[in-house]
Amino acid sequence: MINVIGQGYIGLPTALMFAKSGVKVVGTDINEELITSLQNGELTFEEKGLNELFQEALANGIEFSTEYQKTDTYIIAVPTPYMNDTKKLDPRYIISAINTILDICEKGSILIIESTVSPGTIDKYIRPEISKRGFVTGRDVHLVHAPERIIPGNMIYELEHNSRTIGVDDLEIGEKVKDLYSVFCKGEIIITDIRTAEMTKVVENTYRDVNIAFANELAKICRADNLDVYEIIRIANKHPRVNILQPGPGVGGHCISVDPWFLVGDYPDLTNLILTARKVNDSMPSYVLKRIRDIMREHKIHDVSKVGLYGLTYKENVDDTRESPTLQLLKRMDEHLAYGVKVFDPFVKERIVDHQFMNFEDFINEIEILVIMVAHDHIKDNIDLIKDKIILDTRNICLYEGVYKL
Ligand code: SAJ
Repeated sequence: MINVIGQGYIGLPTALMFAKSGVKVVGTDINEELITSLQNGELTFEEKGLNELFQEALANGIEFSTEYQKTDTYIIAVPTPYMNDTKKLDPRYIISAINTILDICEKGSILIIESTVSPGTIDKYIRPEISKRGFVTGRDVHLVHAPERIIPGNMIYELEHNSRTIGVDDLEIGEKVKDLYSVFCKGEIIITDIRTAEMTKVVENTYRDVNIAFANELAKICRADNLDVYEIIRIANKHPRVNILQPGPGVGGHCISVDPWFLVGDYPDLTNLILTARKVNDSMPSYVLKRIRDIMREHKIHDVSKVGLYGLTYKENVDDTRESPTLQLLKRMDEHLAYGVKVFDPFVKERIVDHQFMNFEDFINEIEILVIMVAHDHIKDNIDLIKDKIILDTRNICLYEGVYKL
């Protein structure tokens, strides 16, 4: 039986995938409301294919509990935030999970940490916790770091098809964990050491953040010379060794906008490029605000309540608003006393900001300038309803004339 600790964006799909594959699973979380929802057969977030997977897992007897379960294999998928001041990882949730497991686990148990951690975290924070309890890693408990790589919006497919990294102290344990993930993972499963696995995961997300920053800086350059940045990227990417990403209104989510800070926090003297890329990406909401002001001035619209922001989530077709560029833009607008802008997002079912509409048509009827911040399929399916608006399209989904871009 596997006890999956943490039933959030990663722990839940992982628990469901094991259960669907016939493994006995108990999903555990400290959030009683979340566990009750799951026990009642209700999902706590939207994700393509998640409901079907949930039904299959329930049919195979998956259980949910607020209590950790005594077993020999634990998967830890709890939050790993960073501290705002030092940008260093805040290990409290992982340490708490490890200690609760050490209270009950059997000798020889395997502790698999899936949460993304900064390089060196397991040596610095986890091993000492185990030693403090008189346990010997490699004998009493086995430590594994198996970071996930699944992308919100396509999680289920990627859980099955992405390659996986398994960081271990002991190759025999590596083979055992590789067999475990092989019950559903069709991708290559690479066994390496724990510190390499920690660094690889953070490097993958940092690579993406740096490349998004390059695209965002390109957008600014092209705007200055009135060039079409999307056409330039499209043609440049025809080169066999060029793969420029897409500019956007900022980088949100709990991964790409967070993981680079682990490297900046741990290697402050060696991460100029990574830090600069973070600054470029974090500058985009202010850049969008300037574009909005320019457009208002050009159309002699002075009332900011005539402006509507479409999209509150951090990216398309997910309901996650963590680190969302729109929330960052709203903060900038408040700083500039630009109150009253209207907001709508079809994926956000409760009001989280002022002037947030819950009905698309009501939202559209109240505004003259529409700022597309998120490329949900919903807006693509409703393009005809917005054609009479002044549009700032930060996601390049309106492919007709007369639309403002970044
Ligand atoms: N974005 C752009 N331009 C792009 C691509 C993305 O502006 O060309 C923006 C998105 O709008 C979003 C942010 O970047 O605001 C991040 O979105 P994302 O889709 O790039 O990544 P995440 O955060 O949803 O998931 C990432 C993935 N990592 C990589 O692609 C290297 C995923 O595989 C990881 O599992 C996940 O982080 C994680 O949990 O670490």
